[in-house]
Amino acid sequence: MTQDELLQLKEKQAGRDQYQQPDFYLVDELLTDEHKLIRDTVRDWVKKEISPIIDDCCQHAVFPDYIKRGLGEIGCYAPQLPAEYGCGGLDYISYGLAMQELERGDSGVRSTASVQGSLVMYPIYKFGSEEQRRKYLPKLATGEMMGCFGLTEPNQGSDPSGMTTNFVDKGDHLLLNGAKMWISNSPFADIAVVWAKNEEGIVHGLIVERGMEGFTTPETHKKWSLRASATGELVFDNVKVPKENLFPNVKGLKGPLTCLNSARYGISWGAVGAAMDCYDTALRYSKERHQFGKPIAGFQLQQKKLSEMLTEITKAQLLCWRLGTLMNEGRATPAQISMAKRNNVDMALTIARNARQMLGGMGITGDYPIMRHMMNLESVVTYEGTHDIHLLILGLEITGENAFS
Ligand code: TGC
Ligand code: FAD
Repeated sequence: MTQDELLQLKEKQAGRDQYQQPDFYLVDELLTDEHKLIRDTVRDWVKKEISPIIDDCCQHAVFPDYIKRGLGEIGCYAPQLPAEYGCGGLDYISYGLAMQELERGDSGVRSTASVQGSLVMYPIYKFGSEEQRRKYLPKLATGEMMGCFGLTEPNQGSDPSGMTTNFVDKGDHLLLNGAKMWISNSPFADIAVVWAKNEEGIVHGLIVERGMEGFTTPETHKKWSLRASATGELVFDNVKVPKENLFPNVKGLKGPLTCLNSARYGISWGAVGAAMDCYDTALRYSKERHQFGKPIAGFQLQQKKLSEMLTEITKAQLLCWRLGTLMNEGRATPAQISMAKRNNVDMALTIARNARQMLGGMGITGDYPIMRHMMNLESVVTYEGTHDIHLLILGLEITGENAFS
């Protein structure tokens, strides 16, 4: 499927998305007019630009290229960073709501925005020099330039401390060798924020640009999940990286882990969006589908599923909102973020599985979004720290005992 065919499909299938957000506890009343404006802008964009094409993108494993600029136009790349670098200057609740709406459309679309905003722009802003900020951030904010984040390696996933990607100081440049795996956006990224060890074994972050000799980004194929998101490797074979591409303001594993706090926070909200879409689809279907002479919505077993879904969505919404206020005040802890990421993704996966059952056979088709969300969420529950790793982070916080190793 070509990009031109996607654009034609977008026109042909416009207006099909009937989504209505549940809001049982009137959480909207906790939001400002600005929050609601941002949420509604992103929702309208998703209905127009994503919903008409996303099933076909996933069926054909095609990344919709036009969303790179589109996401920039609606301010979804690091909306929480300052306006002087071309970003939104908004608060963390605005950022969360934007991620909620994007993931309501598709986790892969939210992934594209999360990586660009939280894992590429955020470290450049937080750890980069002023020259690096001015050089990269405005272009990344519009989507003119795209980035990716390389932490995971073939042999180091949950435990990035054992990474072997490394660089040697050659006087006028750094010589980078190694490989990263499972990297979202890598096949089209113009730059990669890469975490690698120096000769003393200390982790540093550096910016590698496409076109540097010895740097390649092979795509990962045959995914059953996040099929509309581009995933690949980063391979460094004696890549000469200019010294000015090193982040001057951070060293150690806390560099990449700090970026993950921001991305995991966004995922907490995003998962709520995916869950809301599954619930809304199952509710509508259950009112329209008749068996044994009445709508299946009238059977107690289906009502139990819907009631439990709405309860869990409402709890997750409140968790996000409170975490957002703590983020705004600079008081959110990594363990609090782990609790929200872990709970909300697990909640969304359970809702997707139950909603899928409510649609019977129709639930497995691409005519409805549920199976796509369900398969996407299998990646979301794994990346940015697995379900189990977040439990261990919480366990350490509660007991003071490290159960990782
Ligand atoms: P540990 O010894 O605990 O910590 C090393 C240093 O880092 C500090 N630190 C943090 N700092 C900020 N935020 C956090 N969340 C932090 N967690 C730890 C810590 O204080 C220490 O600092 P210092 O100054 O003492 O050196 O590290 P460890 O090696 O024991 O590992 C801890 C563990 C397992 C929790 C951590 O490594 C971890 O979170 N593992 C999971 C790996 C992971 O999440 N990878 C994600 C890759 S990126 C990705 O998946 C993108 S998908 C994007 C998309 O498509 O949406
Ligand atoms: P492993 O670490 O090998 O874990 C395997 C299993 O063992 C898991 O169930 C885990 O919970 C469990 N386990 C591990 N350690 C322990 C322990 N101490 N105690 C108990 N159980 C344990 N990475 C990036 O750097 N950048 C990206 O952009 C990126 N995008 C991704 C996109 C996709 C679609 C996917 C699937 C992954 C992506 N990742 C990315 C990688 C992701 O962060 C890792 O997959 C994740 O951190 C887990 O690492 P792993 O797959 O190596 O699993």
